[in-house]
Amino acid sequence: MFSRILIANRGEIALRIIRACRELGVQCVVVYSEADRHAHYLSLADEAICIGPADPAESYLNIPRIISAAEISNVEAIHPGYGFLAENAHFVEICRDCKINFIGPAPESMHLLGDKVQARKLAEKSKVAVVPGSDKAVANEDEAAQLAEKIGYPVIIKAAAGGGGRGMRIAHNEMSLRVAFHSAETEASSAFKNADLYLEKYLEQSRHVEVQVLADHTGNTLHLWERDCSLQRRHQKLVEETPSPGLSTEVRQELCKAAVRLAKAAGYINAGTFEFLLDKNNKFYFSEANTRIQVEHPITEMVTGIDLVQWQLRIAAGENLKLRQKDIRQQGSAIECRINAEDPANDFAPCSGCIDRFIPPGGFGVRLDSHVYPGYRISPHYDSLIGKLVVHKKTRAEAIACMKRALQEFEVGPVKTTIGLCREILTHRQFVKGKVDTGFIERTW
Ligand code: MV4
Repeated sequence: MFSRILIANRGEIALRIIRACRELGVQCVVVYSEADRHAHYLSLADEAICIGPADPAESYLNIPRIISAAEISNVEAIHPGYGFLAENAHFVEICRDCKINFIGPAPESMHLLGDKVQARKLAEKSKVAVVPGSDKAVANEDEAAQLAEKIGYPVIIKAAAGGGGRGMRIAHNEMSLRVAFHSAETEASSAFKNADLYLEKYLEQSRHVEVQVLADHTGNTLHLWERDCSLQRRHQKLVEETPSPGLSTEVRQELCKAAVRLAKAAGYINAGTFEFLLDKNNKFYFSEANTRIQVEHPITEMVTGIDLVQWQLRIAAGENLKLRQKDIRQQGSAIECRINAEDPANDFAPCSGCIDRFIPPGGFGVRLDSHVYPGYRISPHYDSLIGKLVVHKKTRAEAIACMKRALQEFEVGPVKTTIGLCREILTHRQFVKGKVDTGFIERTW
């Protein structure tokens, strides 16, 4: 195991990684921007290094500054968390050149899966269904219109270098396709520095179900079952749960086996997630892969009893999984609510400022991953996530009851949060029945 690592992130995930390090007896160095100078978790690390101003481009996204911090603090590895540099293959290559271990997959897998068109090809090669659509980037508007005619409307335009819903456009006819094609192209080239687009048939009222994978250097590639992330608003997940309600044992098995085939085909090592869309007939299609630890990883940890972040460190340090697939059981039901400092009554505008009041919930089955404390100031420079409330119970009904109770206990002010909205979701009869899809939030609120 490493003796000392650097955490190239902030907020709740930096704290989550510090906790894993402590339990493994690994020293940790955190980097922080001037805006995070007073973050309490800094005092839990063995060393904290200021790497620049609040603007992420000058701190958490700044490769030379992060590498310099790693060099002067004498670490053996860097954990990137999620967001920022976590899926930047160029950064992983620089770590390799500097002989610093990157706690995540190899840059080759990251390149391959980061190109969504290549990832689709890999899925076809691995006998995993993909939504009918492009087998290469579409060259221009006319080619897009031709292909759309062939696959049938509605279609969805996606960026080859995109992901997570950014730069996507839905088109119901040729007119709107031609307009959408150009705006998607502009958005893709400015957001991802790559204007390549591809087309898929648009699946209406689908569910978003993703599979957690863990793989070591010997090719032992395991799945840790699925997470249902259908409850999103503008591509921001609000509530995630596992098991996915309404999934049959057979479909769940096939889905998880498909994810393992994909991971193996990509030569994937470390923790990764394979995302699928599930249509109304419970047929699944591979959508994209995420080569990082994800925000919603704790629900998987709760039902499997496996600490994913600890395993990320062990695998990066060359340790092998002692587990076998049949030892990984999905026990009980877990739900996560993302608590964001946002005002649901004001189009979810992010709220910055001081959190004067912070009364966290607790009790049997409750886990709160949060870096916040009374007096914490939310900076407008970063995402609005102030905590993840996770519950784990024997049954889904008990988990829902527990989450409602925990949300009731949770007091945050004066900033507005998504606590109230989460309570409404957990009470909604459609959610209680487990009958939701990716359009549910936007149709209902
Ligand atoms: C889709 C889709 C429907 N059909 N692809 C969004 C995140 C990304 N990983 C995949 N996404 C989607 N891909 C096809 N062929 C629906 C989504 C989707 C979505 C789309 C529009 C608005 C909200 C959405 C929420 C979740 C998933």
